[in-house]
Amino acid sequence: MKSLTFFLFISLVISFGHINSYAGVDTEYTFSSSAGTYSELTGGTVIAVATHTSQDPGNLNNVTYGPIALPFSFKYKNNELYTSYFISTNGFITFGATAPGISNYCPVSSSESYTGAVSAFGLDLIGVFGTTIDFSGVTYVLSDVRNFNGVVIGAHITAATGIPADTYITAFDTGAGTITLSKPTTDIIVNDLVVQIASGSIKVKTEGTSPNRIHTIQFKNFRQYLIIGKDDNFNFQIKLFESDGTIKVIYGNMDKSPLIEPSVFGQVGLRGSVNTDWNNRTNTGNWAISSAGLSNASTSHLSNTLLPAPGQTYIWGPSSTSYSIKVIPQGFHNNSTLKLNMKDTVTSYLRNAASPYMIVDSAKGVIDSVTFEGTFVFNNVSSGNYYLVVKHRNSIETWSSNPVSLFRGSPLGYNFTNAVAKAYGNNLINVNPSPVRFGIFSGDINQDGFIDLTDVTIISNDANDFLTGYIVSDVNGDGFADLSDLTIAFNNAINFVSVARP
Ligand SMILES: [Ca+2]
Ligand SMILES: [Ca+2]
Ligand SMILES: [Ca+2]
Repeated sequence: MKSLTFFLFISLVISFGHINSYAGVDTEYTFSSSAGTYSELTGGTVIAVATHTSQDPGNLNNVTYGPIALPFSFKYKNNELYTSYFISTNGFITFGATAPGISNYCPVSSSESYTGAVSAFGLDLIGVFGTTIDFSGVTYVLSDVRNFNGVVIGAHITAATGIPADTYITAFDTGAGTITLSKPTTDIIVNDLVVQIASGSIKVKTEGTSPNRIHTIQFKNFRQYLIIGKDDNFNFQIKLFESDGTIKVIYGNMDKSPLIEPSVFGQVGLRGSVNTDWNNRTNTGNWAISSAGLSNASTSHLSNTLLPAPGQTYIWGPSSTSYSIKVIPQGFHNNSTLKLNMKDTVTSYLRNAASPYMIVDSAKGVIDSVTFEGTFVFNNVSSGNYYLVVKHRNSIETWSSNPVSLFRGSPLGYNFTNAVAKAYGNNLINVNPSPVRFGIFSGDINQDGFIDLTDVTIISNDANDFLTGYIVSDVNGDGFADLSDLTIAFNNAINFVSVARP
């Protein structure tokens, strides 16, 4: 039978599992969310600090920074590895050689040519904080400060009237509700005057040790950009996980003033190499129970009554890939019942399509005795092309004829039983004439890639000892080691059956 397979040149175009595009909501990531804790970075690298309320780029309005080096290769969508990224002050980061435009406020739906984006809150933002205050006449002290969330000692402070140029905050007292200035106010009386405080910053930090490092990008004291200041205060972090490519967005203090523009809609989510590849979130009444966006332009709603709680965490984790594989261990196939004599465990490996064909993931599955099918869940593999390999305890390791196209998160199937050409080198044996079925060669007892005298000897010894049960020498799966097992291995041995692989 083996020699027959050498001369069977069946030209089959196996279009199995082929994915033509990555369009639409991607399946590469599985979204989850949790109520977590927001931990502001201590230390780290300062990328930008606001220095002035109204001068670009000192107010962190529409600025991009980068490329910023990553301390590890970050595995992102479409199996891309990135070693650097860009930060936009409009609430997001991008991957790829091309920086985002400075007035990009819609990073998920934008058609700009960066090759990936992670948006925590994509909106026209600015690194300036606003609040309302009172003062009366010439004084260093502002009173009735409405909100202290973005009040920082040393920050530049301005207002439409009453505060001289180049004034900075020298102290503040949340209990008394006051801010102390470096210069006195002019001799007027104001109530609920909006002041602008340049306290925004962007910091990055890598924590942990290889291969489990986490790189965090932190936006502090941002708000919605409006000519008229307001006391919004946005704080959030984007976290990139080295180990498996997980992405987290964690929200810190998020205040939204009910005044002036009480509702805003920001883009939250991922974009791939093009804007038809997206995975975003939207909400209607609660940030803790968001739902998948309906288009790449879907947004998350923020208002003074609709805010993420501090610590609210959005997680995009790499999806597992479920593979349904059909395979028949030759000896197990019973030509009378047309079933396998027993169900059995098979291990499957995904190997790189190019030499040296490294193993990238493995999974175990149980092959059903009636359907010949088992489910194999791969947790680590990225989208790409791989050889699919099956190994069974006493059969020859068998490779798919060609690399299979795998898209992380999309269930796939492969059938080693319906055509001899499904295996690399046509390395299958016809186990049933009608319906035509092929099996993987049985008899590699010691799993060295050859069926030979060594294997036959093991079976012979076990048969002499009348061994029974779940034993590797039981080639036909009937629970005994005997002459019928030996015969199968012997026939394959005289045909020099061995692993066929690229
Ligand atoms: Ca802006
Ligand atoms: Ca062997
Ligand atoms: Ca047996």
